[in-house]
Amino acid sequence: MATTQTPHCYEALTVETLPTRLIGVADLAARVGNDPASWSVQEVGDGNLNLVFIVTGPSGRVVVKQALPYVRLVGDSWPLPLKRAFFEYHALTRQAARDPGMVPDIYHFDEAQALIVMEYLSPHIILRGKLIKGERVEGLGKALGLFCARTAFQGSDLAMNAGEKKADTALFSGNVELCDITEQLVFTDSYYDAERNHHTPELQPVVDELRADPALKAAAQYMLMRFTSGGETLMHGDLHTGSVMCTDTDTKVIDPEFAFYGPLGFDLGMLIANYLMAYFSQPAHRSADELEGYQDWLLDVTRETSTTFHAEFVRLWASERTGILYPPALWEDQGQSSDGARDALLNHIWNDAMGFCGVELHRRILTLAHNADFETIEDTAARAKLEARSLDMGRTILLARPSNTDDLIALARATNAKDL
Ligand code: SR1
Ligand code: MG
Repeated sequence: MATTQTPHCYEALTVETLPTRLIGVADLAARVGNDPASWSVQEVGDGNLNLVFIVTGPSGRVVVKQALPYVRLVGDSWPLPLKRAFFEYHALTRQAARDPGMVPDIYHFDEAQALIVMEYLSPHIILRGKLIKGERVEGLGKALGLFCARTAFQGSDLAMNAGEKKADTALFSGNVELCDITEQLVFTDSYYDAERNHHTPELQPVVDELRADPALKAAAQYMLMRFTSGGETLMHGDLHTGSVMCTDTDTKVIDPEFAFYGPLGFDLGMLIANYLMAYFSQPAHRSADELEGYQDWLLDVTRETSTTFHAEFVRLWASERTGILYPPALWEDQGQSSDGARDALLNHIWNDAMGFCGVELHRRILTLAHNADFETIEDTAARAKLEARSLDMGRTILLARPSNTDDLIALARATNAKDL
């Protein structure tokens, strides 16, 4: 992993120091209250990387997110540059423009202190927690399908001015260390006994079989090549169910610090993998009478995300194709339909998305950063049986991509019925 340097003026906030350190931030005082003595501060970060504070005062609440100069999950033995806050800030501003209302409002950004003051989303909670609890979110698949399509399309050469796209690609090309995490943890470490890996002990025979498969390794490495070389759009870069906050009827996307120019299908594929892990883990979280209905709902969300992505991409193709790629001058202006070219591109995006889905289904079980869907299952034998389904589906998808959403969902149902 790459090393990094921290500027001298940087200092990590604490619950105690935050009010005096941020007293001069006008937007914070205006939203929370002018007297910092009246603020209460809680540190609530439960992610892998950063500090997250909720600041409450007489006039309201805000979130203060600050990058640490190392990976929080591991400690200072794994340095990580503060500049990820810069990439998160710039990604949030682009996402807000491309899909208004879908990301928190930004009130203040301090590059030297690597901190962002942003909207406190309430009563939203992290989607992964809702799915473990068996709660439904109205409109979830639609909101996230639209988000993936709008950010993918509008951040690409299909819509952007070519000069702006190149300048933006250069700007985000500095997000090297966070890409490095993805390149190792998502695409590589699952397929050998990497130092930071861990897995449920009862999975060992399945893991041995998976790591002994050269075709599978080659398929994962091909997806890594797509990730590193396919600078097609500004990806969120870490769109899992821990990067989504919801009420029962509203959905927001947070945490784009892994933003980078990459494949159009990356965010869609990672998100679908996380729905599927929620699906496979449900037998440990639901009673028998709730299980089937809730699993069906998760597959409905998967379907709706995919079909909405497709429909919105088609709509944007017709109305916002203003970039250098597939310009109307080549088709419609010549009296020809571009539908065939569009559908070929959508197939390419879906194929990529499925490949990314496959590696994500593996890495959350085999590498460093696991997810609560499985991790909260205390009975390790029961957990291993459910994790084995996720591993099996990831392998099947990597070796032969489902050609459409129906095939993906049929495969999920068949895998869920397997006794592995
Ligand atoms: C060391 S960071 C581990 C994981 O947490 C983030 O949310 C990303 O998913 C990353 O892969
Ligand atoms: Mg995150």
